[in-house]
Amino acid sequence: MVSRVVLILGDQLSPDISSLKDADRDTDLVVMAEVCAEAEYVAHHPKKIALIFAAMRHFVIELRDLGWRVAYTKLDDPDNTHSLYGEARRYAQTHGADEIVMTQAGEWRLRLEAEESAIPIRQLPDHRFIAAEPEFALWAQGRKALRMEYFYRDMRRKTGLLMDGDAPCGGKWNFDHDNRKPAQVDLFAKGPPQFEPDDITKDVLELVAARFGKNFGDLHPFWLAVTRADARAAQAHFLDHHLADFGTYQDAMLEADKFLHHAVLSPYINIGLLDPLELCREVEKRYRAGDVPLNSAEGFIRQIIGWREYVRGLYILEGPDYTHRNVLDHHRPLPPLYWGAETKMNCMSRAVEQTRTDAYAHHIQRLMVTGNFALLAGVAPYEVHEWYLAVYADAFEWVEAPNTVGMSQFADGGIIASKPYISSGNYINKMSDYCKGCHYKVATKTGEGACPFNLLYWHFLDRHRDRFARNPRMAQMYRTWDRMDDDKCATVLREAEVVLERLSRGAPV
Ligand code: FAD
Ligand code: DLZ
Ligand code: SF4
Repeated sequence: MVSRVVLILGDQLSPDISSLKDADRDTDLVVMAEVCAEAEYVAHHPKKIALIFAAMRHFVIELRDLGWRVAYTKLDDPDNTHSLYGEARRYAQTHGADEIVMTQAGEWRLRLEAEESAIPIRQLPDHRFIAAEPEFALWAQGRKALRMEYFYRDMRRKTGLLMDGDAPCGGKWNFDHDNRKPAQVDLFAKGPPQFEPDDITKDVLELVAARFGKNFGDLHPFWLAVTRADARAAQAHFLDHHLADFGTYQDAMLEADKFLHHAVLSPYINIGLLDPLELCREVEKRYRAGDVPLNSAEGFIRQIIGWREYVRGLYILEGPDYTHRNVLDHHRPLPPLYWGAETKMNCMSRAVEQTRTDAYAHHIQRLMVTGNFALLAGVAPYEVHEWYLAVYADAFEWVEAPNTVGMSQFADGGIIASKPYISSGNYINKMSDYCKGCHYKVATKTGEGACPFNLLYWHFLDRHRDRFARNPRMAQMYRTWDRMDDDKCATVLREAEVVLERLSRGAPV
């Protein structure tokens, strides 16, 4: 007999999580389960499924070493009910437990399902976030605009990170202005450390190859960390080798270097192998020791205690229908090039290719290449959302959806972004070396070889004039468009229609 079942989800692999803090090693049973409902709600990248299953299996060992009784269901166990609450109920029944306890799931789907369970499920807040949900709601209350920057300042004050008394270090809250340097072709970074799979992970890789081998994405080589020790080694590697240049090259893209000075830590933070606040304190230590410049330390800490916390707060605040928002009324199906079909656009092909091989693309590739193109082409935001949720190792709806639906597709009408993140090829050319090797000519605006981003950029502005022309941050764009002579405008729109029509037919662009 056990008193309670403690259900731990695949992204709750933290020994100090609230459900375990609340539990009793002597009387409670921890339950973890590999289930189809989670493995199939989108066609996850095989590396993502392998990461989660392998990290879950290693976490069981960690928990047993700490004295917990753990029941673990593997995907191919014959009694598997294939849903998380189904498994919690099954163990509760066989062990005579009358309550299920869990740390609240990150996403609405599982939160709503928990409310319908026949055996009561007690849900505890997830203390791994810096801002509690009611705290974010209070911050948002009565504000006309929910800008990340102001929320971020409150998180700086709350945590004391990079504060000198009441003032921000360096006299400014935000050093983003220094963080826009394009990468030079000789800027080769070391990249993240790659880990050899052990026997436990090899078993998982076999299972994933057999069950999910047809999903988009390469399973091999599998190099992600799946233990806390290896995730910490990846963190140390970032702090030692990349943090110093993180800020300066944050927005840069380089064909031959997929990772540049990015941390590649989001998969580990999001599943609970790394603690976000602890990581930020390490970053601050490096700055205070004089090892890294302030623009890098501040830039990094802002991503975590600013953006990461802010998007989570908004996701919860906006409610379960958020992923279905579509204020721009975009309905185009996601073009097959997102799944690796032929494209002559080098930037798109590179971003999709590294997504396929590594289940990773950095922020600017997600926002200004694949996201930008989907927005310009008018792809249905829900389809864009499902793609991002499927293809990245770090993708969980609470963080992915606000970034995709809100920041990248403007489908929430401007809650997260004060203007749409759109650009012509010019921005991509400035920040990357993709255009040099492209079939299209970035400097060509119309006619033979015109870059599709150039054509679709004006098409977007033209078709959404009623919504955006009065936005002061977009006035300059409309002035430029309005200064073009009528014939040129007509040519741009006609050629953009040809691109869109090719996309509609599934023909390569
Ligand atoms: P770095 O650039 O090194 O940043 C450091 C850390 O800051 C990241 O590990 C991450 O934890 C955090 N961070 C940075 N930017 C953001 C952000 N905008 N929102 C939340 N956290 C941030 N991030 C996810 O973790 N999961 C997702 O599913 C996800 N989907 C995205 C979809 C789109 C369309 C866009 C534009 C962004 C998305 N992001 C997502 C945010 C960001 O792109 C990734 O966090 C980042 O690329 C992860 O790589 P990294 O660890 O090398 O990050
Ligand atoms: C993403 C994922 C996958 C692929 N598989 C599992 C699983 O089999 N068991 C599990 O507990 N969690 C899995 N996860 C992570 C969950 O989907 C994640 O906990 C929720 O999305 C959080 O709301
Ligand atoms: Fe992308 Fe246009 Fe540059 Fe080609 S020319 S890489 S399509 S931005």
